[in-house]
Amino acid sequence: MSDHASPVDGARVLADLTALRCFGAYKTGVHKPTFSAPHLASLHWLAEKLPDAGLRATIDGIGNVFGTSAKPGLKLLAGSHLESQNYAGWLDGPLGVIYALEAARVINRDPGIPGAVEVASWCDEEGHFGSLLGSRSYIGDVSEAELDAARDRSNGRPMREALRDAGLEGRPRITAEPGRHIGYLEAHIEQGDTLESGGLAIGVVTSIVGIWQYRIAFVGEQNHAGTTRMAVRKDAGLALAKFCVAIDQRFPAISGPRTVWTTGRIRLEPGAPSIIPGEAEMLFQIRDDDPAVIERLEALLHGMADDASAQGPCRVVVERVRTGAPARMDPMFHRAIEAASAELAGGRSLRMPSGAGHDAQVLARIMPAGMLFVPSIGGVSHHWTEDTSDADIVTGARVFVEACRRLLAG
Ligand code: HGY
Ligand code: MN
Ligand code: MN
Repeated sequence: MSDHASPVDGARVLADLTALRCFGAYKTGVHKPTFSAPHLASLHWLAEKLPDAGLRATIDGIGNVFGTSAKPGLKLLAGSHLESQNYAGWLDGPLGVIYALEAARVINRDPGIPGAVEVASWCDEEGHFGSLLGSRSYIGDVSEAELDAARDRSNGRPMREALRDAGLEGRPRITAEPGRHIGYLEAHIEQGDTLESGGLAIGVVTSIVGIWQYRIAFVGEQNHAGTTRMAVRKDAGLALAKFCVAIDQRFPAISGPRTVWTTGRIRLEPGAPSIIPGEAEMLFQIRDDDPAVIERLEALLHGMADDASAQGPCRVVVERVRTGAPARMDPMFHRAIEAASAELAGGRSLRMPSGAGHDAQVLARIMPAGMLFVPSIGGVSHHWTEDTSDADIVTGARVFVEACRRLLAG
C-alpha cells in the first residue's frame, strides 16, 4: 500500500489521541496516575471504542484492557499504556494504544488481510504501584502477594484499595493464551532526540534497557541546627549529597557506553530548616541493556556504602527495590517495520536501542516482540511539554498499520 493508498485514517488517529488528552489535562500534557479518575475514565473510553474494530472489550482484575477478535487466523497483539507519569506528556503510552486500535480498525474488517490485530492497554507501565505490573500479570509473573504489598509511590495507597475503588476487586486477571499470537508490536514516542536530530520518521527498536531501582538510606543524628557544632554533627542530608557526588565520580570508570543512572527523589527527615536531618533517603536507578554492567555497578554501590558507613559519621544502607530484564526485539519485527517505512516514510528509519523501559520487554519473554518509535519534539518526555508533530504521528500510524499487515501476511 503506498502512502496515498494507505487506508489509515490520520484524522481519526489524531482525534482519538486528542480525546484521550482531555482525561486529566494539565497544561499541554496530562496528569493521569494509575487508578486516578482520569486514568479509569480513559480505560472505559478505550473499552467503548474497541467494538468499532470488531473487538470484544474486557477490563481485567489488574486494570489491563483487552480487545479480542473472533476473526479466524493468526493474531497479532499490539498496544501500550494509558496512565501517565505525574504532570507529564499526552503521548507517552496513548500513542501506542491508538495505533493498535487503528491497526485493528483497518485490518480486522478487511477480508483480504488474513488474521487480526488484538489490542492491549497495560496497567501501570509508569510504575506508580510497581514494576510493569499489568504486562507482567499477563505473562503470569505477578503473585497475589505482590499485589497485597503494592503501594502507590506518591501517597502509599494500597493497590488492593485502588482496585476495589475501581470496581475491579475479585475480577480475574487475564493471562496469555499460548500460541494465540504471532507476537507483540508496540509503538511509542522515542522520548529522546535521535530521530528528530537525524530528520528521521521511524525508530526500529533493537533492544530495551533493564531498569534496576534502589532505596538508599542515610542514618545520622537529628539535632539543633544552631547549637550543634559542625565537628560533631551526623548530618544525614550531607551524607546523601556526598554519596550522590561520589556516584557521579566513580560510575563512569566501569559503566557501559549507554549506561545511565538517576536519583529521582530525595527525602530528608524531618525536613525542617532549623533541624539537622537525622535521616535521608534517595530513590536511585541504573539502566543498561547489559545486566553484567548493572551488576558490577551495583557491586560498586554496595562497596561505596560500606566504605561510607565505616568512615562515618552516618550509616549508609543500599536496598535493591526492583530489577528488570533487558530485552532484544525480534528481527522479524525489524524487517516488517523497515519495509513499511521504506514504503510509507521514504525509508527514513533507524535501528536504535530504547533507553526507556516498555511493556514490550515483558511480552518479549513469551513471544516475539517489536517496537516502533516516532520522533519526540526536542527529545522531551516525562514532562507536560512532551509533543510530536501531527505529521509524524500520522506517518507513524501508517507505518505501524502496514507493519502489522506485513507481520500477519507472513
Ligand atoms: O521510565 C521509563 O523508562 C518508562 O517511560 N516508564
Ligand atoms: Mn511509556
Ligand atoms: Mn513513560
